[in-house]
Amino acid sequence: MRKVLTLQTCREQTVPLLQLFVLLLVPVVTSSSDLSLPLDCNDIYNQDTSRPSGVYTIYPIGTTSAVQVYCDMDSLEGKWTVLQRRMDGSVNFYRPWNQYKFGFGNAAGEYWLGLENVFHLTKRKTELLIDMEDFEGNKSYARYTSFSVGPETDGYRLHLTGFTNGGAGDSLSHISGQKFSTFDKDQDTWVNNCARSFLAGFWYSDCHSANPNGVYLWGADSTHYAIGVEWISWKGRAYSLKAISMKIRPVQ
Ligand SMILES: *[C@@H]1O[C@H](CO)[C@@H](O)[C@H](O)[C@H]1NC(C)=O
Ligand SMILES: [Ca+2]
Repeated sequence: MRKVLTLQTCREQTVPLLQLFVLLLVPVVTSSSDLSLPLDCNDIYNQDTSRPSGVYTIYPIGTTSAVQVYCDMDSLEGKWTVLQRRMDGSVNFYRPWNQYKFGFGNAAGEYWLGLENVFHLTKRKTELLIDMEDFEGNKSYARYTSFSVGPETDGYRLHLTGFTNGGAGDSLSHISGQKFSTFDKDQDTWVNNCARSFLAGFWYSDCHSANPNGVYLWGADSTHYAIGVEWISWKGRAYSLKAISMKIRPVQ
């Protein structure tokens, strides 16, 4: 009996000490891991500047918002968070509002990061780079010094200024100020539905000079009007690009 009593006494002392230790330790562990969660590819780079381009996990809206993205660490000093990418026609981009809101596709290939993520990532001053390529290996880009997307309550409205020409010309500035549209949510300025007519989700007015989320048509094709993966000021309305990618980076 005495031995048992001794053991109990011993436990009663040990357990409160352990609880105290855990209570003291947990806040320290939680706050340090919060600080190390990368918001975007710029944070991924700053944590380790030797990291190459590739797929990483970021947390654009806090601890529970983990999402995989492709980080471009090569183009124009790198640190770009890719929000949209077309490269092989493997993913269908003709999708409803909720999919454009939350994102779809595969971070290692073709994908759309999601308007909600982009809204949060562009609350800070952000620049936009759009890289593109045709089927003969010609490349060009368009760059904008200021890019942001408003909240869903305002239709994920696009704000874009400060065009710099990397050979592609400017096919996007004229839709600055427009809300985002999908086939099931027409927020364009046309009497009809641009998303339905040109088979994508995008910021449309009446309707577009660029259709990065259009149908992957594998190059020159004038059979169908303006539905391809297009950037008019570079290739016109009858050429669907091999690759196009929209990427963002905070302005220091
Ligand atoms: C690629 O660039 C060359 C040289 O400017 C041009 O002749 C060719 O037509 C371009 N290819 C395409 C697919 O536009
Ligand atoms: Ca309309």
